[in-house]
Amino acid sequence: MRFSLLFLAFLGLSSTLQAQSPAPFGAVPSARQLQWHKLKYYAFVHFNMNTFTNEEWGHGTETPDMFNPTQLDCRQWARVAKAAGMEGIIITAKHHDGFCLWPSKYTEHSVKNSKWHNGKGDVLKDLSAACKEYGLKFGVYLSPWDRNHPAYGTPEYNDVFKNTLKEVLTQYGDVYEVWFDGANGEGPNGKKQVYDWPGFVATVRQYQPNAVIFSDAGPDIRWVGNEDGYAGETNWSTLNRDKVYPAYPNYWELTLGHEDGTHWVPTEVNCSIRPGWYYHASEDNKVKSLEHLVDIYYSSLGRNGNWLLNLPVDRRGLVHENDEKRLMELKAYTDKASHNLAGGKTVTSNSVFSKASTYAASNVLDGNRDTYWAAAKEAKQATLDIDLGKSTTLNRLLIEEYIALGQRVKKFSVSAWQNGQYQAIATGTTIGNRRILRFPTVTTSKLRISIDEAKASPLIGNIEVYNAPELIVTPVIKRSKEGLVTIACPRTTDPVITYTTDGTEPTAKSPRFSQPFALPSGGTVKARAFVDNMKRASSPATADFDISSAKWTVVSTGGQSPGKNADRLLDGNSDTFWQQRKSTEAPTSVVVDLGETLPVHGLTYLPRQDGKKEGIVYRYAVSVSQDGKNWSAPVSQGAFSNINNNPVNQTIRFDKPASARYLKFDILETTVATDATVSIAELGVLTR
Ligand code: FUL
Repeated sequence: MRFSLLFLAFLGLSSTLQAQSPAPFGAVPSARQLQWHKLKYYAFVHFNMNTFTNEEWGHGTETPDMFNPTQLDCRQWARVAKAAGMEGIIITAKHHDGFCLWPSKYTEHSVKNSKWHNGKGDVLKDLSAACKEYGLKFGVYLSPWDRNHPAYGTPEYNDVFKNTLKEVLTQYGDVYEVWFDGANGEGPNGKKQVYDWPGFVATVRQYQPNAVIFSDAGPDIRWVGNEDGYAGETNWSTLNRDKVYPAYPNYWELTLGHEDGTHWVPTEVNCSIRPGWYYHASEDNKVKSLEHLVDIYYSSLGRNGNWLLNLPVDRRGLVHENDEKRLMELKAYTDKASHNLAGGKTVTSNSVFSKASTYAASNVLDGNRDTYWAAAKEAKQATLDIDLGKSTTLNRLLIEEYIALGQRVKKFSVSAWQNGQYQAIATGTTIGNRRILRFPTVTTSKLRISIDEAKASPLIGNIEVYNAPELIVTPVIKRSKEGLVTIACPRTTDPVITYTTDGTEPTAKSPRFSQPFALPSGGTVKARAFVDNMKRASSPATADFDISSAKWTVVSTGGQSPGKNADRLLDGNSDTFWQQRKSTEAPTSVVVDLGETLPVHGLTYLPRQDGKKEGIVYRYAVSVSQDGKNWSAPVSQGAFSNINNNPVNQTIRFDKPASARYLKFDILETTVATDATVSIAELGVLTR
């Protein structure tokens, strides 16, 4: 009797307690996801066989001896990552060519058969130790696609892959993230593999239960749908996970997530600091500018994602000096841009859950992510007023939901107290784990954050405000078909642009750009924008040009005389493109008359830059001719690796230069084989 009375009292108490704390809404994160959400920014390292073969996708036919770094130093990687403010490193332990960076028992394509350290080397051992030493997390990328393994394409391969995983997950200490590449191509026997995803996931859970698993479809974290570094401004951490699978065709849905999705599967934004994922010496001058990286910073970790920034380690086995320099500039910038001006200030709200102090507005400024402000039960709108105590200049706001109980906010806005009233300065849609809004600099003493629409009563864990230095946009260098170079600095008032054409860094004293200049035979143009009486400068922009297309004409496309849009593939304008139906029988050929005989060392192909994939060329062949009638055997043929996900300018270098007046570019296959069309933004020629 006494027991049941006690029990009833307990029940009564717990339901009152429940009524006094906000209930979860929709899909919520797991404990391992919550751990991962505490991170922001960490390194991807693409370093493997491709580093030595200059490829993006290796063929699996390499000899293990080709892997031979001369000064491999994983401690250098860790030192650079740590100094850059990164929290971990994810290494390409095994890419599509199948080469394993550790001595695997399950393949011959591995460091164990290379001359490097007489087959006794182990990159995973070195890197995991370096990460430990520098206090970084250690993660692994593994591609199930394997172009080398003899069993690939048979059920036996799934066991091989699971055994491989077990080696990686049991020999190197804690692994915080396992990154599964969804690519699924043919193996050495021409067959594709039917992957045992449930088995792969179970293997990770068995050996590293705390690791989060990444793939296009999670289960723990999802791809963001592009390799450019941009999450959606609206970005739900929820996903209808059972509808999505690796290589999901409607990949663009991954950028926004699914509102009301059944599972919590947040985004990780992966992009490279250079155009390619692997190191190519030709990209040493193409490290993304500080301005570009800052934009990605706000568009990835500032839009409810974590940022995975790739560093292509070079053939020495080191992070290249140019990449390191840029990373340190980024760190210096973000340090300056995230000094919190709201910490410890006062904040009030028009709505508090149960009017309880546990959920008071002050929780958003206390620097503690585990305490939060909750609006009244059922409230879908509420405001938070921050009193900054004095006139404060600011241009960024960071806001975080208390996501342990789900993602709720659909729309919010920020206003600043000016001339006796609140005036709107910025709006946003979703918040999620972390949202940073950028807006023009204002000076104010009070801010109002309004949650304008929420799916359930809003819960906010943290708010910070900053005054970030405004960066000067890097100039954009373009050359017209006629060979005239123009340099512009968009969104900048009255910049002075200086430039060089001898490869040196432009300074305030270099020639000023005032009108287009001719550069028909090509060269390197570097430019910089200056403002404030030449006191502040952008980082330099570099453009490498070969011979211009002034004398070129398109002779035919797909066997027909070319329509007027064919000019677009030679117009020097990367924003326009030519597109045409595929020929009924492959290939669809594009024939170009160079107007003179040139020593042709290779060709460049820029795929359409509008984000769409239709018609992007995958397999190609190139032939040359002196008269446009008699064609050589192909001087080059191959495939553009990873062009679908990363549509950057592609370079084909011929084995030996060909003297040519006419060029024929045969499009043998597009990235989506069922596409009805082919498309080209620009074709170019390498004459050196
Ligand atoms: C893609 C791969 O095909 C690329 O080579 C690269 O590894 C990128 C991160 O993922 O799916």
